[in-house]
Amino acid sequence: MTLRWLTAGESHGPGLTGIIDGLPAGLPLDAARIDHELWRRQQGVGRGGRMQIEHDTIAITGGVRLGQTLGGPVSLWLANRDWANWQDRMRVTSPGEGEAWPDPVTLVRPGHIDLAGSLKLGHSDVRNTLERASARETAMRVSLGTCARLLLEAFGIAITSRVLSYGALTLPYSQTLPTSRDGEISLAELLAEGADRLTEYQEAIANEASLARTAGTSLGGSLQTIAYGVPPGLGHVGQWDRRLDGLIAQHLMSIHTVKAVAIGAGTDLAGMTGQESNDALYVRTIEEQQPGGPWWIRRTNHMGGIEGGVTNGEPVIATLHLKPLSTQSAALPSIDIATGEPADALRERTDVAVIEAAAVVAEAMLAIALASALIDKFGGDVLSDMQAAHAAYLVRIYRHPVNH
Ligand code: EPS
Repeated sequence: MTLRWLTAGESHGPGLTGIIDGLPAGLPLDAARIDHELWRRQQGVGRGGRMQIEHDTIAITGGVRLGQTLGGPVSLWLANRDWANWQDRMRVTSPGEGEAWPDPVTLVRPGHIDLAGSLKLGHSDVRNTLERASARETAMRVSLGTCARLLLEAFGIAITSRVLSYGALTLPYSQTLPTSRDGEISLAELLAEGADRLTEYQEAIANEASLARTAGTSLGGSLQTIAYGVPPGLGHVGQWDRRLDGLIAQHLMSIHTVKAVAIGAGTDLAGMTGQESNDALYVRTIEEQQPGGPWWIRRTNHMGGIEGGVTNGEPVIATLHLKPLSTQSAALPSIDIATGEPADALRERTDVAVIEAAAVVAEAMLAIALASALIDKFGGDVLSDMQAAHAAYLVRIYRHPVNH
């Protein structure tokens, strides 16, 4: 990946650090926009008490001067407000003489990293692994992803998302896969669609969450993230590790609770014929022509905007399926790794569901994967050089072979 990024920090430690390296110089980077995306991530039905504590505000600590990127790594810092309540249990320094050591956590939660992580890292206190595994880390992913997203927006690429299902509840618009034509008709409308639909079904979603909370359990769900305005030609067919669908899948699959990622019609493609599934190409009618745009058009987007690992000019669509969160208030049978005895799994304060928040995280991860491919295609030193290369490229690819 040309655009590299790292995060560090624990859920109840002092805070989260992030670095994103490879952004061009001259990109306006506005902390307020990062804060807005962080705010979006904190919304949604089913979040637990922690969201009342955190009010995420980003600090840009490197790589930006006078509002613009300098061309070096950008570093970010996000404080954990909850740290104030955890300073003893999560202290960085070793306790002094006579000072108490925090009680170790020895009950493991099925579905969480607790057992596997403790075995792997040699920890007898499960907190030493669970803290890093926490999805608190996604706050920094959203922050870094917003930097990537601002780069994409400088090229007319907009990313949105929509919740498709919440526990057993399926939102009724889940079957449509937008095409680039939809984006031309009204991108603003489409961007608003996800939010509107969520508002419409808010009561039903809240009901699902409340039933699960009462039962002491948690919910999964599914969501879709979509990038509009992506030019054809991002990604590369030359090698397996440059195919963009693979890179996008890795970014999205790495999000906490995600257990399946599909591009375009995804698993439905297996049951379709080639006649149905392949997105036929047509020459645009006069009414369909857009100045400076392609002379061809597709009426479906089963491929989710990617053919042969390369974007084809249609919206890039990825669907994510999330497992229910592993922390349960009604504990599952488990084991105590200190005593070797059966025990109920650890109960901790928990969210019931995070689908809406995960949608914002998915947007951020898609943004990073696409921004990296954009930098590969158009060069990464200076934003205006990239924009000039992008403009010249669009003129070349959209020129009609005969009538120009
Ligand atoms: C998380 C558990 C909960 C979530 C947390 C992720 O935290 P706590 O244990 O402090 O209640 O709220 O998410 C966040 C803090 C966040 O900012 O999204 C987990 O175990 O993954």
